[in-house]
Amino acid sequence: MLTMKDIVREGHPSLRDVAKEVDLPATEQENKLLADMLDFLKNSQDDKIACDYELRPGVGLAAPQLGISKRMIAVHFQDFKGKWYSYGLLNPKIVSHSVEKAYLTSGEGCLSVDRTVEGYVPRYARITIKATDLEGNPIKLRLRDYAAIVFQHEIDHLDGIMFYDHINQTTPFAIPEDAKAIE
Ligand code: K2U
Ligand code: NI
Repeated sequence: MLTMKDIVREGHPSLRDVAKEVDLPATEQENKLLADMLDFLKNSQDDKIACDYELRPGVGLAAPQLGISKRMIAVHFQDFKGKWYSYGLLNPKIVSHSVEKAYLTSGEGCLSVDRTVEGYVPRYARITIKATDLEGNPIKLRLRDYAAIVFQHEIDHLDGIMFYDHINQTTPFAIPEDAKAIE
């Protein structure tokens, strides 16, 4: 099982590289890695397992965070209406997005960042993504608000972008123009 020792931290080159597309169909090894990434997130949200294995809770994970520069992400979370999003995705791509932005009023964190970086992270309020799922099927997801933010955080990792790259360095808590606050 994956644990925190498998997650690379700031300064590791894979966090700043542009990850490579996965040739389809994915290999058995790639599918196992993606399944392991999803299991890590589930384990990190199980109080007993997270405590026993000292896992930080996570709602998303990208392969570059494991030092693997491939376009693979996993997400496992409920949105504020209680809808579950639990996916292992290959080659996710944002195919359209809103002009309107959104940001988490709590700011963002990252499993690869062992420090608090304060400030609002402006992202698109609504996105449509296309990807290939763990079963090898093409998938299209229309996402908004918190779900859109989580997926953008993970897809950023595939392009070497960290959440704090989006924070206004001079006025980190300035309300991003035309943006909706997600509590
Ligand atoms: O990519 C990662 O490092 C996982 C992040 C994803 C994330 C952070 C902030 C906003 C959206 C996505 C971790 O999940 S950070 C820890 C966390 C745990 C529960 C809820 C929010 C953030
Ligand atoms: Ni992150």
